[in-house]
Amino acid sequence: KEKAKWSKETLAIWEKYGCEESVDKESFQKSFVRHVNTTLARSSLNVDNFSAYQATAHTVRDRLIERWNATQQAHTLKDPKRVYYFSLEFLLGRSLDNALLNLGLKEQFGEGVKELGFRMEDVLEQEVDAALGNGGLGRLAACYMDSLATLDYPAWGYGLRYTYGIFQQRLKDGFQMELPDYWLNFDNPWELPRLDIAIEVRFGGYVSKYTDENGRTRHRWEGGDGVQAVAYDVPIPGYGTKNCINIRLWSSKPKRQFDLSRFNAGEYEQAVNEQMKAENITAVLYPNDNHMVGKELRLKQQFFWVYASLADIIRRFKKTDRAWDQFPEKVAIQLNDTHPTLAIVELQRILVDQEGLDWDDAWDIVTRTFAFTNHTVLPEAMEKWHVPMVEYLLPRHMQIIFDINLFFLQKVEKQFPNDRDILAKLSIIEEATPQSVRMAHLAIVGSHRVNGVAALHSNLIKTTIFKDFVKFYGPKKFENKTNGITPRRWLHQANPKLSNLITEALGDKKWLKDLSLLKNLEPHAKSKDYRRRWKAVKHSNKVRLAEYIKAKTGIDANPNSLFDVQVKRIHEYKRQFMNILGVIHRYHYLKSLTPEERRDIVPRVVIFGGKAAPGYHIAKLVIKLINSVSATVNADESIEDLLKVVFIPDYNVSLAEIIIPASDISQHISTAGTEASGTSNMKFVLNGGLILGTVDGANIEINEEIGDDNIFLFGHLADRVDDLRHAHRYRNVPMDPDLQSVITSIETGNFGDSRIFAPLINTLTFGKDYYLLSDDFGSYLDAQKLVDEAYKDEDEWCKKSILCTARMGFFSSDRAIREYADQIWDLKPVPAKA
Ligand code: T68
Repeated sequence: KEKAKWSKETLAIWEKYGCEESVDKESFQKSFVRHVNTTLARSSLNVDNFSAYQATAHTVRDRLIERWNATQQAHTLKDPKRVYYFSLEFLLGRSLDNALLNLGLKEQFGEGVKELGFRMEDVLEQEVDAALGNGGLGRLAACYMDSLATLDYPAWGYGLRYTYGIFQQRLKDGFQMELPDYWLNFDNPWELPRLDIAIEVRFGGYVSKYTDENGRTRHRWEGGDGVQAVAYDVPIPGYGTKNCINIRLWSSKPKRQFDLSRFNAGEYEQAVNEQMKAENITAVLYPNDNHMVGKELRLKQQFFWVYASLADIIRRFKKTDRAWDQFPEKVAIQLNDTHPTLAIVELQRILVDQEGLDWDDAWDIVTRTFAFTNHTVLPEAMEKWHVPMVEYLLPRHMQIIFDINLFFLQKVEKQFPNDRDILAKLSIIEEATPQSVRMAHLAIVGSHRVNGVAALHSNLIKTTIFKDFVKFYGPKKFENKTNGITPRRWLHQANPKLSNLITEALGDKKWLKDLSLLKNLEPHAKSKDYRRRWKAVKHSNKVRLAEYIKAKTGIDANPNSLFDVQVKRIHEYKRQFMNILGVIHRYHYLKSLTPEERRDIVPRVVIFGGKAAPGYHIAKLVIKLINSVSATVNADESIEDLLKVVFIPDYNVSLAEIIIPASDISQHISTAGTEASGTSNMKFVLNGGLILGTVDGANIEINEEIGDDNIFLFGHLADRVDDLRHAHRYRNVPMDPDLQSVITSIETGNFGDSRIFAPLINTLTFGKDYYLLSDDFGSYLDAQKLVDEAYKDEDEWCKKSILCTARMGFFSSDRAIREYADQIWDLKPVPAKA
């Protein structure tokens, strides 16, 4: 349509200059210098590593945008069904290296940068992480975007552009301190500001009722205060394809129109201040993982985000003049946890109040559109919002929630006429004072499919938290989609040496798009030479990490030791406490040995990393205890180099890329039934690291894939947890004796003033040991002994390591995304032009 209005001459100019930016070394250098001169307004005399990073990033960005444009145009023309992944968190990390690799530019651009006087490693190091997420949930969203792009699916992500990402962690006297993560301080080349795409979002106001021309009673949400949602687009390139998808992040801005009535004498300043408040909405990422805090601003974030995203999606849908009942044939929306559940209510409101559909027709469209992923069974993580708060911020939405609940419960009652309890159990409204909205219930009722994130977890939700829903809907609505990780970032990018060694053995790089091909590595485990080289790669990764540890903490970590790693958010259910108590046990054991006996010991470096939510005092005490033990143990010359304890501060995505390839054994030791899946477990094993873990989350499926010989599992099973907890609560269960002696050692002051640790120790005694450390401690120590023994046979260990990598094909996020596309979204790839 647009083209028709242009003359031949005009079109010719467009075509002449619309050619592709070249991707060879010389074109890179030309763009680089141009960006230094113009974008950065600098000269060759004035370029440091950071400017070199910016110039490189802009050069890559230019080429990304081309693909992004081509992809979006192709999708607009083809008008396929699209999936929209709604996630409050996208934990992307750095983009430059990933873009270079996915676009296939790394080699020539690396050469180019070198000839200009820089080292690509130094340039890459300049980038700050995009840390818009807490942990697994946010990183999963990022891996899924990589797979959606790589597999040519027409997909968009929708999220928030927080001004402050997850806080930066510093240590002061061994305690965690939080610093703001002002990541947008310098310009961000990885986003395209779309200042023209601005949607007004309202809060508050009132509901008015009226009768329409057909005599029907209708509702209208009116009044309220508005802010603007402005779009920032983040291009996500696929690997080995021209496809480049989009994550649209919304940023809150004041409305452009001032409230003129407020300009009466004296109110000017106040009016300006009101406007400024708009920016608060997307100012900061809430730093809690697996924990619900009922803050009004968080609810505002959620509504702001889903309102703008749905308005955007509907605007796109309306361009094609289709009937509303075709909406679910063009739009699939995946809810990443309950955070975007208000989207269900908002779509129902749009269809009924604005588009005039009947309630039932609208509801049919809504439920065919949405699907919901649950990420936890922990009760304290379940989202609930007080009804009065929802009512005040979103009066019409609250009415609609009550109506959804009413019609739902009517159906329940019809199906179970004699069961009074089930109504209260299934109700979207929790009848407490005040009443609350149970977001998970709303998400289930408003979706056509609900999934858990690993086999055990998906079974658990069906038999525990959602069991009454299974009674009502039947089991088919609930399914499993075991999580996955992208092998591009988590092997190819993070572990280039191992990636090369694999490619060499397999003959080509096809495995990066079809991870099941890794199985062809298995025969190489038998080759002595291959093992030698495999070991050499692990060693050099350990050297790289040891250098990092030395630089950041001053601690000497000998790369010839066994590297034992636990890096993840600090949480009681993940049991970093049990790990450090085990370290104390090892320390005492080492001290009890004669010099003779010590000769037989495998030296260990125990490495911790992870952030605690700022308000989570027990988790913060765990960090302090780790650092206190580290100080004592590392300074004790009597045990020589046999044990070192390290807490690496500020764990994040780019640190994970250094730590994970360097691990010999990593710990995934949650109380059985508490870790929904875990995804770092997959990353470690993919990089040839073994696992010490409980029978929980995806550990179970990893075990099934790699075999019993290649994993160290221990501890009570999930089906025993209730009974064990019951025993702690109502009987006087004596503490495991080894655990008791470790606790006594802390209390005696071996690791500094023990009084500060009292609340932590109380979780085992007065707190009834909710996470069952005492019950699992014995088998944990036994499993650790097996690890020590196995590591003595280096060659056998290396065989295991190779087999681990070879058998991880299943855990590619490509597999997971194909399952979602085929079984939930009914989505087909739209191959990008070659
Ligand atoms: C994690 N959840 C699960 N939540 O704990 C982990 N929560 O087992 C799983 O592998 C992963 O999700 C991916 O499925 C989280 O990471 C959060 O970060 C979070 C954030 C806000 C509110 C609640």
